[in-house]
Amino acid sequence: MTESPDGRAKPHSTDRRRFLTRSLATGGALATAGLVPARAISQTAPDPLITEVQPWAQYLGDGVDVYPYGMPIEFESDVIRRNVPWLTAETASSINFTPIHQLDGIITPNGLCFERHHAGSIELAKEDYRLMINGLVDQPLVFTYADLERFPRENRIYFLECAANSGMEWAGPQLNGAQFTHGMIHNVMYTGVMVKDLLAEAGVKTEGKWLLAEGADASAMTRSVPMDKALEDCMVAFKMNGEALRKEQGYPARLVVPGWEGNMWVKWLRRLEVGDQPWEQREETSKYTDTLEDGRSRKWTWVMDAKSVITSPSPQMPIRHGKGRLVITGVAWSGRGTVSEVHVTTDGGVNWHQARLSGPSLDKSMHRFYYEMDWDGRPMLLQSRAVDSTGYVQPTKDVLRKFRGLNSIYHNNGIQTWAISADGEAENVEIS
Ligand SMILES: Nc1nc2c(c(=O)[nH]1)N[C@H]1C(S)=C(S)[C@@H](COP(=O)(O)O)O[C@H]1N2
Ligand SMILES: [Mo]
Repeated sequence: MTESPDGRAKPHSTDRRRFLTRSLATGGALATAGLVPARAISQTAPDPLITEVQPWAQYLGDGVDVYPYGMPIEFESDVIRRNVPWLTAETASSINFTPIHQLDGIITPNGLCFERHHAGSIELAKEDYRLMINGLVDQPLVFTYADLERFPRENRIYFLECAANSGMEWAGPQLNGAQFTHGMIHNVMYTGVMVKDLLAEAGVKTEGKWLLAEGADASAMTRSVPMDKALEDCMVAFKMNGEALRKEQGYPARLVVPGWEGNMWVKWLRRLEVGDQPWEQREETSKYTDTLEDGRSRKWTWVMDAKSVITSPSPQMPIRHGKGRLVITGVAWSGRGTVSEVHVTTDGGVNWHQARLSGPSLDKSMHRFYYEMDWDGRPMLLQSRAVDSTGYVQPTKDVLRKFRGLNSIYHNNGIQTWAISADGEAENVEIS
């Protein structure tokens, strides 16, 4: 962008005209605010985008039904999930990342929800779907998909975070972008039935204290869930954001384990077994266990603690408009409740400011925050810090490492730092 030393766009620059067009589109409100480089209409040269008839006004647009299932416009084609190829040998047992840096609000669009598969994303038709409940129950049962639809339905918005989210960042900054450091998360509205209602149908015996959830894919993903949690708020979900689950999210039905690590949210759910003790499956022993400095391990670390990240500006979202008015935004979440406050610092934690939460504040759901400021164009060290409804404060990485050492992969909820340079570029750094 062409800029004069005071950060305002040079007169007659294309950027400035574009900006004016945009501010006119928003009612011109920004033009009077002073911080943005827009001028009153009377002071500008004629803008051909306004004064000339544009191509899009000279043809008939697409009729209805051109896209029976709509897709985003081509100009948004860079808003996609991305994989980091060197992380895994093979995409069938791999992960990709939600483009959180480009999203806003709290809901993740279905096609952008990150994917984590241990044996690929399978195709399982509703007619072929069976859900068995067995083990310590009065009456073992098998439900078809149609059977599930006859139980009372609930609609709940929850985040799902993989326990390995930010895992590559334990020893220091690794990946340059919020998508890669924090994108193993999505937040959608689930429609489904309560596990407690399904279990009531089978009748849990008094010794039944654990529930084993098993997937139908070749990985046969299996996790033990304490019965209290299963009865409290776990769901068997078949819709996300109003439509059927996407294949990659476990079509036709998945387990929802609110606030707990993503690995337990078994996709293509085929079996729930009631038992009197945990099964100690691979994914809850050798995996998804945190090794401490002294070689001992933290086990059963199910809950995802409060965490936040600034999504813009961030390495994939540099500041392109120069100094002046700047919107800082990000997301925060807690597996223990709601997020009550988010603080933002621009000087690496010397001064913290209260960010503004906008949108629904729901239990175990993503929260959106904004911090609007006047940027003087000097380098910044940006961080955000979440406080949840239990009073827990998101820790610095130093504090986290003090308790957890350097051997961990999972459950890294430390404060993220982006270094913003005078030219607006952002970089993943660590200061504490
Ligand atoms: N059946 C099955 N369920 C599964 C997995 C899997 O590979 N197979 N991966 C788990 C892991 S590790 C995570 S983080 C979440 C990811 O859910 P998503 O692909 O909808 O993002 O699903 C979990 N459930
Ligand atoms: Mo995961």
